[in-house]
Amino acid sequence: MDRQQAALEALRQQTIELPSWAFGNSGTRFKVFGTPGTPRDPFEKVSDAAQVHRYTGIAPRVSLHIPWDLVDDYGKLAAHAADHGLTIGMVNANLFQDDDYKLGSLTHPDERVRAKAVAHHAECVDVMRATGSKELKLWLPDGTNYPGQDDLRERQERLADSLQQVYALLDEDMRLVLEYKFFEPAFYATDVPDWGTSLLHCLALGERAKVVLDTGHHAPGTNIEFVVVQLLRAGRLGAFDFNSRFYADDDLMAGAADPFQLFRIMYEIVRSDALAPAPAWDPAGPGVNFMLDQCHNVEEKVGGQIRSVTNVQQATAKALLVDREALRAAQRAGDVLGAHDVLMDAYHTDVRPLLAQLRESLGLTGQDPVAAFRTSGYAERVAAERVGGRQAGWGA
Ligand code: LRH
Ligand code: MN
Repeated sequence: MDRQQAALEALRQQTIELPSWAFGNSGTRFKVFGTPGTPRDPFEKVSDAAQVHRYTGIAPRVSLHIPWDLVDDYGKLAAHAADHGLTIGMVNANLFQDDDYKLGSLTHPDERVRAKAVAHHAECVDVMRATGSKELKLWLPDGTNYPGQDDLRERQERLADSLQQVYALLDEDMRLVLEYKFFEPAFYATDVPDWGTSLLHCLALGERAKVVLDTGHHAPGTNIEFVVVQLLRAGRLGAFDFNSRFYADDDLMAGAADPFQLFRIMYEIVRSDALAPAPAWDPAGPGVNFMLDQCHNVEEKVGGQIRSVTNVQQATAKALLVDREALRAAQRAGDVLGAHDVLMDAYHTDVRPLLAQLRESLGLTGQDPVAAFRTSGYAERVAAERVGGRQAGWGA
């Protein structure tokens, strides 16, 4: 099988999980813009997510965020997703919009506030049971703004204890994934600021605790693909939150701001054989969940998600086309330029014809998925239908 054929085989198995919140309105502290046709509830978000899968063929899961995706009957929401060919992926807890968590949630000095935060995860685990989700995702806004505001070590001890309580809530076939972020909303010390801190807590919890790498959560200049290598070596890379940024946690479309970085990240995934989904679900296993975590503040949302999926897919295809034998030979020979050129040759390959071929083999149009979606009339139809009610979104 030549490299193109092998790449097609690998790409056929790739799946990207979509964030329900990307279909709602989002913005900055300055403004959250509304858009005609924006979903008004989780059912409409799932319907929009299904459009991304319909035109890309590789986005069969949608991740929920609680309470943003609060519904009376989660079984009904999962059935609605199934009717659209989707399953419910990760369940995201929300510890960043409750007044009680001003000075922390799982790290808060007051045991009652920590108990409230732990109880929120019990609600999330109930949602997982009702929807068939097997992954609980934690991101903590916890941190301090001034030196001396709180005891950094005590906060870590409180965090470790609270995480143990959350871990104990999981069923045997469930995993917990812990996300890190180097700053914001805290501006002095964040309690889970980097991969090392998340990894230490995951190792202390148990084998069903893994790290989430959000590509927008590193200090400028961080070599993210090096972090990927270390987490894969430790068997603790649980998931990606793909997006891109020029400055901070901009949550822009994956691959838009730095397609070369996304390629380098996917090359390390391919190089470590971490692309293929695990044959069977194993909460402690090596399977990595490739998810988007983005906000489409000004661009169209469904189109933006489709483009983000194809950007990750393009980076993956280029990574799969790297001539690994030639690269290894050049590396072993100390041929610095030669080795770099082998990698760049793959990066400069236009893989769009290969991906069109893949879509056709999946029974989809080979046409660019954004163009195909745009000519479907879906956006115009929902803009006409979704009148009245309150559009979903940050702070909705
Ligand atoms: C925090 C984060 C986290 C989600 C939120 C929507 O910045 O990346 O993954 O809970 O965005
Ligand atoms: Mn994230």
